[in-house]
Amino acid sequence: RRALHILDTTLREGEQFAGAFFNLEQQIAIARMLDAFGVDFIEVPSPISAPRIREAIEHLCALGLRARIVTHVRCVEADVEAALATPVAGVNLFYGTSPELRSYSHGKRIERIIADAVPLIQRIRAAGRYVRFSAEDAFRSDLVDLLTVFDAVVEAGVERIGLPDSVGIATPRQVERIIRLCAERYPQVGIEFHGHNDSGCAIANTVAAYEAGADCLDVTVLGIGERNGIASLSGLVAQLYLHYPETLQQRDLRQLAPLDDYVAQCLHLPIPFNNPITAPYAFTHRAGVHTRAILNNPRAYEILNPADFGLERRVDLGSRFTGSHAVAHRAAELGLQLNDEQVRELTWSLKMRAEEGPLSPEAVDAFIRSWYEEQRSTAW
Ligand code: HCA
Ligand code: CU
Repeated sequence: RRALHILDTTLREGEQFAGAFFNLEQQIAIARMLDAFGVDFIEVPSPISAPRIREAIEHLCALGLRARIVTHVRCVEADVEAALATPVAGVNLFYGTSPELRSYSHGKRIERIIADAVPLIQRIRAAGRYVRFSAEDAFRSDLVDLLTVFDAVVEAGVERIGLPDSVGIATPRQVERIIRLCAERYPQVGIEFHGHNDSGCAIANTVAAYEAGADCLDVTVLGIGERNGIASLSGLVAQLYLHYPETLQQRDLRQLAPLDDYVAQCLHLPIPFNNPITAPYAFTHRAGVHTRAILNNPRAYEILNPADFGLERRVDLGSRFTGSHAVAHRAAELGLQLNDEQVRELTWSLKMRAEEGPLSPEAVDAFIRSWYEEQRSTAW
């Protein structure tokens, strides 16, 4: 099968997230980090969207990154000419094919979509650039319409076709079925998937697309994008690490945390608590049953090794679910020798204290130390 390409569209889809804005310095920093991680494509907005976007594209292209810079462009001649006037490696064309977008967005019939797209694809190819065509809102499009459009654009010479779930309606099974159908029908081109997260399936759908034969998957850092966004880079990487590690061989997983941190900082938002890999507590274990097993062997409750991502595991002792095994372990780390009876008593006191509210790691250490001192003084 074709090698997996990861397309990051933080600078295009991501800035369509309400409140997002990346200045030139931030655009460059993000692109460099994405490149250091090892994404294959960096998608940028259309140069016609704003003068400073056009300038940013020039700067980004001049960085000499390994990742190919592609611009996201409507099937409009002036837009394509503006794109070709920049040094981008390729052009990602899109056109809504669903009844909803054809009625309420651009109002064009299928024949017209084809008539608009085909000469532009030929023009881009003739200019020696990469070209992809996406059927926007593919998963609400009539299947005959979708295939009619794809037949024509493949014939015109696109290198890849895109199937975006633009409204986040698809299920993994639907994605699997339609992607597989296209992969079988168009073996001569690549297949791209772009999954919105309106109903919470973006990562699942993106993995389903890969399994069904897609060779290019769209993500953004933290999953930012229109509305509640698309599949996140960290979420996709977590799945690939577990099930398709060969797809990550040339990528630097240690870049994920700095990337998520940096973009969160640009957005003035925290990293979401439930983000895969980089959430603040993604590797923190709490309940006694868990912490005991983790201290025996982290594999008990960890499928991702935090060290592979430059991150650290933590054991949270400061709750009423804390366990004696972990408490004894921490006491020993603090250089305190306790017998079994003392461990039981200390654990119970800690639990009782934590009934009033969780304790920070520092508060736990202070609690253990003062409990120990008190024991010693009463023993004397
Ligand atoms: C959008 C367009 C898009 C395009 C995806 C693509 C989508 O709504 O802004 O070109 O493949 O989700 O359909 O992001
Ligand atoms: Cu999108």
